[in-house]
This record gives sequence, structure tokens and C-alpha cells, in this order.
Amino acid sequence: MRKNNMFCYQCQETSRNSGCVDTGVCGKDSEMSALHDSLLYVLKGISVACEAVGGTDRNTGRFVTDSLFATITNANFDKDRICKFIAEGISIRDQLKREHSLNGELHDSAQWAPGSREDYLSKAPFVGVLSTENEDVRSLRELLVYACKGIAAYAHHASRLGSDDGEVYRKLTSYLASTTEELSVDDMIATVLDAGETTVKVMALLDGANTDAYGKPEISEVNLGVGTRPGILISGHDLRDLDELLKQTNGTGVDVYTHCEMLPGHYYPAFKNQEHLVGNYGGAWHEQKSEFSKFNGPILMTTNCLLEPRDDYRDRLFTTSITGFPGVKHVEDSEDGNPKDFSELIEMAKSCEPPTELENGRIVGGFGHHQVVALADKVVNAVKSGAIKRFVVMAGCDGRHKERGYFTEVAETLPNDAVILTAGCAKFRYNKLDHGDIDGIPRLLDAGQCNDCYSLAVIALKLKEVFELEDINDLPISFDIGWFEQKAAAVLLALLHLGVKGIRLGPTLPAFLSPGVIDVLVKNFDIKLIDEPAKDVELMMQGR
Ligand code: SF4
Ligand code: SF3
Repeated sequence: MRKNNMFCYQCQETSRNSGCVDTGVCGKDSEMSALHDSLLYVLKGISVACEAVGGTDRNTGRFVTDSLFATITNANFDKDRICKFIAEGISIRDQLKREHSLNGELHDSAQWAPGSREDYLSKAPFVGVLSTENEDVRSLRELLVYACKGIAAYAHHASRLGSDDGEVYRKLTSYLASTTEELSVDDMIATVLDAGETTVKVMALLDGANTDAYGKPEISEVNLGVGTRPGILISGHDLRDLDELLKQTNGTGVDVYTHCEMLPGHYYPAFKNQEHLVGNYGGAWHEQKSEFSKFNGPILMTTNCLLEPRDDYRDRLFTTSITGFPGVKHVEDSEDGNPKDFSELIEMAKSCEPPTELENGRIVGGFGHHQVVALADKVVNAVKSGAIKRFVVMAGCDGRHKERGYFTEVAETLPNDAVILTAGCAKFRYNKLDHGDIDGIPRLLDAGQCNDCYSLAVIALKLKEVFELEDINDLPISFDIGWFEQKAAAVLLALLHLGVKGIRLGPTLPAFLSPGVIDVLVKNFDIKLIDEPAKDVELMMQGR
């Protein structure tokens, strides 16, 4: 039984880079942490049942996916919602047992019956992260669970657009089930790398779903200023919510602005020319408290990253899908694929002041793989002529810590013959700087959301093919990744699966990696912690 009130070390901002033990740096309290532990345990129970019946049906897969996504950092702070997930999980497991006449215990959570919040809280101390005593085993199990959360996030978005892959659901439950077994370290490492392969698959699925629905992202200019009409601010990663909001606001006199990871919405043909999609407002998620105050109108959080709202905008904040915060209005998911109802936000917006301007000017993005591959001749010529010496992939997440100024400094210090490839909210550290271009190719190529890291992999593989290289590591590409939440863990495993070596990671190495697991990653993949910006730039330019 663990001794702390709580223990969570799933994100980069974990206390002292060791673990949050009394309350989360993110605002998650010990009760919420315990409910997350209980939910995870029930999901493992469902997964063991899925293994026993030899498959994962779509409803179970979707439920596991949404539940995992709800436990990602900065997504859902509503304990009642997490309790509902736990109760539903228990009934799904019971139904599986009934339908397939499964007898026996299967998993300790088989004893659990739907109950009260107190019931779930009382069970949590025995099932949390620290219930695995061996630190290497715990590390590999948790790495796998966090990768599952990342995979789940991508699967959730694809599913919202009608793309489900039964194999992804089956893999997710098999990974969760494997964390309940006594496996050798080698087997656990193999499973973790397999999760990298599944991440590539699910990112490809989402990429296809996004482009089928909204077109292929293309080079686009995005306004950073504001208009004169009231607006709704939409944040998070859910493009379908953006689509439905744009349709429902059309002709109402209410404008729409993107925030943080919704910025890449402007790159899609389906959205980019809509006049009432005015621009992007603000920067990365951790600036939201001051920015949401100044926005003046309703704000819709479609996914992470959500922070505890200040009183001055709490009434204007809405959550939807897997996000939640106690006392904050929630837009319910619709049934049968119908659109969600955003009328309350639209009516509220009509009586709000227009947003207060934070900045002005324009930024350029939209360099998804289709767009970059369309420019392939130009890019290849620039590499052959020596005009481009190196690509530096600086994808990932942003966060609060001042050490993340490293990424700004790297972007500023890289020589003029280096091109930055980015995706995710990491870009807000440097995407408003003037990086110039190389023979007409911008030196900062933004592929989109963290969900679009897939594009960066496709671009790398395309270059490997064009240059007829055997090994992806022979390309003039360095990886300098900022991480924060669990999708980044999945993306890291995806890169390892693709054989990428020498990745720099920061601002800290994950606390959930034990010294023993770090050793394995260093030996096999040459993973490094970021260092001084100038030193790293020099080494990266030398291909080290
Ligand atoms: Fe701490 Fe991060 Fe867990 Fe929040 S999600 S409790 S900040 S480790
Ligand atoms: Fe960002 Fe939360 Fe990861 Fe999507 S919005 S990259 S942190």
C-alpha cells in the first residue's frame, strides 16, 4: 500500500521531477488522482476480459479510448465524470463476462461493483502506480500506460470523424492487459516498442480522417489580431468541433478564433477561407488564464490543455467531449453523429464585447506532409546545393517552466542554413519570430498539431526515399523534442519504432523512466537530455 496521499508522475511538470505526492502541479488533487488510479484499474480489468474473449469490440474500444483520454494531463478535473466512467467500465466488464460466460477472477478488479465515489476512493490506494514495487517494471508499465493514453487521444479524434480501427482498439486493450502480467523486462520493452508501431498506425488513421474530412493542409497565413465583432474562442485539438462551431456561427454576427492547438485549423481548405474564422488568439496553453480573461467572449475547450479557470471567465468557459471542470458548463456529445449544440455559446457571444487585442501581424503554417512533398523538388535541390544543411525537428509540447526558453534559444541560434520542422504546441516558443527563408522555403515549417507529428515522420521517410538512403539516421535531420503530456510519450515511441536515434528530449527526462530504463534507451537509441542551446546547436549541425 502506498504511503503518499497520491502519486502521479505522468507529465513533465511533476513535482521535483519525481512525482506529485500531495497535490498535482496541474491542479489535480489527491481524490482525483485516486479516481484516475481506480479508473485505470477498471480499464485493465476490461482489457484482461478482452484478452480472455480474444477481441475488443468497437463499443468497448471506444469506451477504453475515451476513458484513457479523460485521464491525460489537463483534460478533466470533474470527479463525477470520472466516477461515471468507472461505473460504466464495471458494467462493460460484467457484460463481457456474461456474454462470453467468463468464469473465474480474471483480474482483481473483477470484484468491483458499481458504487459510490467513496467506494472507488477506498480501493485506489491498492492499485495506483506505486503498487508495482520494482522500479524498472513500474517504469515500463507506466511508459506503456502513458503511450496508451496518447494512442487513445489519436484514436478518439479519428473516431469522431468516423474512422475506427479495430486493430488499434485490440492493441490498446492487449497493452493494458499486459501491465497486469509478470513479464520479463525484454518482453516489456518489446511491448513498449510495439506501442510505437501502433502510434504510427493510429496517427496515419487520424491523418487520413482529417484530410478526408477537411482537405489537405496547405500553406496559409494566419491573422494574430482581432476583429470588431464578438467572438468565440475554440481551443484543444478537435477539428470536428471547429467544423460544427463554424457552421453554427455562420451568419450570426459572431466570429470564431482559434487558440493553442486549434491554430492549425486555419491550414485546412475546409476552414481557411471562412470569413468568420478571423484568426488565432494567444499562445500556448499555459498562458490561458490571462488570455481567456481578455478574450471577453465564450471559450470552448475541446480537449487538453485546460487549467483551473479564473473567476473572471469561469462563466464564459465551456468544456465538451472528454474535458470537464466542476462548475463549468459542459456541451454534451451528440447522439448518432449529429452535430453538437453550440447555441448557448453563440447566444452568450452576442452580448459580449469583441476580444481585446493581444498582438497583431500574421504567421505562416500548413506544412503537412502533402504540402512539403509537393515542394519536394525545391527542398531536395536546396539540400543538394548545400543551401539547406540540416533539418531540426522541434516538435512536441510547451509548458510553464522557464527552462523551456531553451527551445526559443535553439530556434534563434540555429544557423541560416537550418530548417526547423515543428508540430504541437512546442512551436509557440518561437513561431512568432522572423526566421526568414532559404530559396523561398520558410525556415520554420509548421506541420500542425501534435496530432500531426505523423507528417514529420512521413517527410523524413520521403527524404530517405528520395536520397536513396538505407537508414533514416543518415538523413541530415536532428530531433530536439520538448515534451509535456502523454501524447508525447506515444510520439517518442513512434520515433523509436521508425528507428530514429540520437533524439534530444527536454526540458527534463521523464520522471517515470527509471535509471535502468534510461540506460536501455541510451544504449539502444542514444536518447539524450537537452544541454546548453549553443552546444546542442553546434552538435546537431555536426549530425551528433
Ligand atoms: Fe503532477 Fe503531472 Fe500528474 Fe498533474 S498530471 S498530478 S502535474 S504528474
Ligand atoms: Fe500541447 Fe497540451 Fe502537448 Fe498537443 S496542448 S501538444 S501540451
